Amino acid sequence: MSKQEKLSSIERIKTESHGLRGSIVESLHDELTGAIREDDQALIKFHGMYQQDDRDRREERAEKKLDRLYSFMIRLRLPGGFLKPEQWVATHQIAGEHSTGVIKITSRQTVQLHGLIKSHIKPTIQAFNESKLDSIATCGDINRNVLCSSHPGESPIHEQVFAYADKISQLLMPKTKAYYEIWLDEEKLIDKKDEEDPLYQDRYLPRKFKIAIAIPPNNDVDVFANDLGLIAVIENDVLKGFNIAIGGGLSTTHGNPETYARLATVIGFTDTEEKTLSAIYEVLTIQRDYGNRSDRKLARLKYTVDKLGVAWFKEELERRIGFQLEPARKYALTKRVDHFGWKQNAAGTWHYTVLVENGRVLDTESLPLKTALFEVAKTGKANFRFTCTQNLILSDIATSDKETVHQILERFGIIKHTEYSSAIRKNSMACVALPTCPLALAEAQRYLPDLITKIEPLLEKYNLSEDEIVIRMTGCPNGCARPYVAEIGFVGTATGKYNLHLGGDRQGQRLNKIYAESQEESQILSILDNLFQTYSIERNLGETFGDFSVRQKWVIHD
Ligand code: SRM
Ligand code: SF4
Repeated sequence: MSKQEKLSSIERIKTESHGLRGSIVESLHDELTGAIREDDQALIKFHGMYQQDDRDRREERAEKKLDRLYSFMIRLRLPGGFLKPEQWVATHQIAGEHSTGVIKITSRQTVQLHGLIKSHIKPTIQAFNESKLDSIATCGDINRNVLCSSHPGESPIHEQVFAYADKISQLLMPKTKAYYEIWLDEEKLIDKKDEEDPLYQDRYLPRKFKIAIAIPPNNDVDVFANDLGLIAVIENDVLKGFNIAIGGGLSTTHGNPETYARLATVIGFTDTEEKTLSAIYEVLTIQRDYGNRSDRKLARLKYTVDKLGVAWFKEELERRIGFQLEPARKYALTKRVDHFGWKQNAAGTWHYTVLVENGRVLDTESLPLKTALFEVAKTGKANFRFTCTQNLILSDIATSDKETVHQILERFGIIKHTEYSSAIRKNSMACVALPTCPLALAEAQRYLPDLITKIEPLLEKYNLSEDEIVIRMTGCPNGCARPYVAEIGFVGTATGKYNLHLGGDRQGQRLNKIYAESQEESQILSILDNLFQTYSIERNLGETFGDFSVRQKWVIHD
């Protein structure tokens, strides 16, 4: 960054925060408002929280000259997305006591609770802490929740690879003890040397940082959408190491041509744990030292990599780690799926993948999902694993316990819901958007299920119901449900309007492009009707909708 460029305001907030403390304690004690001070709003993100307000009620409250209805969202740190049954029981109870009650499984394998009022934040964190759960570094300019391929049945050495998610998360945790002091009432540190942080220093990263581990052949983590992607190289059931990819990221901003989605570039291979962790760590230090700290729209690693060049980046990385990366090993990511229903893994245990539409665990009249999962968790017979497409795997179930779990799922209609839902619904994902997301321009998770209900008959009309088309929607171009790597992507532009993107491949290795801008529902349905008709008539055997869209030149790739 040149000396003339002005640092963004967040940079000052970070460096002056005394290890992410700021005046959070004072903000919490201020009873005159349900909000917290502006600087502290940036700092609580590093502790895993966001201040929000109910956007459905903004107008009504403004008319009554009332303050916005402030509340907070909290996001857990769950490397690889894993909870023991007793931790799910606790999460269920905490959600009921302190939040809206809905448990939201996110697109990055963790859970969020919404609607916490200020006085409930601390009790929530304390309750989570009793179950050995925390929300440290799940937001903010820091390494976020580390993803790992979800399904234990996918590889006999899943657990060995999966363990890396936790190792990486631990390696990249901030050293400040602010979280423990503020939320858990632990004693203040006298000797500040204990929290000196060689990685993050006092400025942290220029922007958020995301890491995912893929276990081929499944790209369920969307590995190339991450700042840093690891692709496990496994030969004869032995983990040989990881291919490393850098510079993925999806967010764009409408009307800002300098922003773009980018898939990560594979730069090499590391064979030992020590080398892999060292390379990861130093990718972060390069981004710390060279990332853009003046324009947050251009601060992600993808822009740093493109600004300095992949070759420069690799050379600088090798200089910092003190060894050369080996050439990337061959890999094949041939699918991107959640395996719904019952599956058995090599060790003989069972897993049931539940369809959780858009990750929303709640009870409705027709589907008491939250109660069903609570009943399963209370038996203690299944672990809870979250997929990167907001679904849930009830896992590690002994053969002798399978029937008990099955009965519960059957009784509450979960089996029917999961197994009878259409292929397109099973391959859909939407971000939170309204009413809590302050950045939403349009609906997403509250709307996509209805839109799919209208798309299903179109597919049926052309005998395409079995086609596993990946369809995703977000309420704005930030891309939280990764719509830019979907075969059909919807990106909100205004209330009820979406850019329609086409041409992503099924495995998440090709970005899509805008096909039609700011379309309303009736336009979307009419476009899809025509496209599906052509696809059903002219596709080659086994050709996916995304590949067909490109071959037909509905969108042009450079
Ligand atoms: Fe996201 C901001 C929700 C995954 C790109 N994202 C937000 C905020 C926190 C809005 C805000 O800044 O105030 C949203 C909170 C909504 C709410 O009410 O809960 C939000 N993002 C989500 C989640 C919950 C979507 C979901 O429905 O699952 C996902 C939580 C993941 C997690 O557990 O950590 C979520 N966000 C993503 C992804 C997908 C991914 O990482 O695989 C992306 C695109 C990939 C990427 O980062 O390039 C994503 N979110 C963003 C961005 C754009 C970042 C950028 O590079 O510019 C923002 C806005 C920002 O950071 O300024 C954002
Ligand atoms: Fe909010 Fe936009 Fe992310 Fe959706 S994509 S959750 S609207 S920031």
